[in-house]
Amino acid sequence: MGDYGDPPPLYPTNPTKEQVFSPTIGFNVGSLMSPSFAPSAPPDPGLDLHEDQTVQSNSYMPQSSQLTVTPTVVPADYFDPQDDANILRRAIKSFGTDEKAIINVLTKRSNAQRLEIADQFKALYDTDLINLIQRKLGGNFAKTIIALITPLPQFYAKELHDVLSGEVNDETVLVEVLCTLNNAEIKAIKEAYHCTYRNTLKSHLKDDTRVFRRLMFSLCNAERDESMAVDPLGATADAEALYNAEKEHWGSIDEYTFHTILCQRNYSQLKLIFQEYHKISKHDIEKTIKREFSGDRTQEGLFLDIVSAIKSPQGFLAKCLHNSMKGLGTNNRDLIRVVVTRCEKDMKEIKREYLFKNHGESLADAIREDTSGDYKRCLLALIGEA
Ligand SMILES: [Ca+2]
Repeated sequence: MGDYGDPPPLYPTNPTKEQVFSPTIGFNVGSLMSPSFAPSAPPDPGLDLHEDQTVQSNSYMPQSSQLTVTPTVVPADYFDPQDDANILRRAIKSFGTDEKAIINVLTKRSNAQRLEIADQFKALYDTDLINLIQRKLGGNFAKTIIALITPLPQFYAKELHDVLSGEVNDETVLVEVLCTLNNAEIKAIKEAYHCTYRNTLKSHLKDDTRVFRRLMFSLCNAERDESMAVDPLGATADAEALYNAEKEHWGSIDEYTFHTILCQRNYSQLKLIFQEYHKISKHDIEKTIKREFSGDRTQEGLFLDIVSAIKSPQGFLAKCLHNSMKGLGTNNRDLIRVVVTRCEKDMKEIKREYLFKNHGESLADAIREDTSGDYKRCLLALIGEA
């Protein structure tokens, strides 16, 4: 009671305002990057980017610097799950549900705290909060609230399952999970997947033999180096291996080499490999991907997504958010997923990338335009713009 309980399974212990999620972020090697590999957004003076850090060539140089990321939702300092459960009970029971009260409580608690509230709700009222919300609230607002009170690994597992079962036709979700989360997070999602669907994520990925799915299958092992060490000589060797494989013909590429590099090297190292690749081949890896998959727009797009996520997870997610809202209509599923899964992680940086990529249009502006009512208010609260 009033206890914070265990930290959310997908987040490190003791989340604070400034969290460091080193494995998914990489750090600044912009100083030695060619312009196309430099970080895409200007540095925020508020962020400690360790700009003075450079990497000396020809030497192993483990870097301790990490890009700090900033959530827009943090655990409530004062927290009593019983109080919150009572507030929700009153808000949902009343004639004409009090959506504002629901938003006020649930967007100001961490995922772990919300799960505690749902437990309390069950204990106090013998009612499943998710079922109740499904019955009483509708549309995208209900979907957002339900996402908020679902354990994060389980939420991701469902998103993946809907793609792998063919219910949703958007494999970008696979990149989002397997290329922007760390090994521990991926393992937690695999466990949740197995528990819920009685079959492993890997076994479901195996059904498809395309190059992309085979790579996702390998990424599932969650064996990425998370040491943060940068090895320039190794980067040159890997870039040469990629280049030689490409010369031979990518279709028959030594897939073992390719998978080893993309699945096991740390993200900072991969950025360096891409840069070395550029030096050797005189063009960037994106150009190679476009050429190799020219007959297959789906796989081409997915491989470009992988490179984009490796170079900048926040930039990649900003693009996902933009794609979810651009043009007529809205892909609410993508919008809800990215906002809910990232608000406790790196939403501030995603917003900054969004603003930069969209020439001054903010994520909040886009959400205001594409959504309405309680759904809109809830999303804005989650991205810290309420
Ligand atoms: Ca739209």
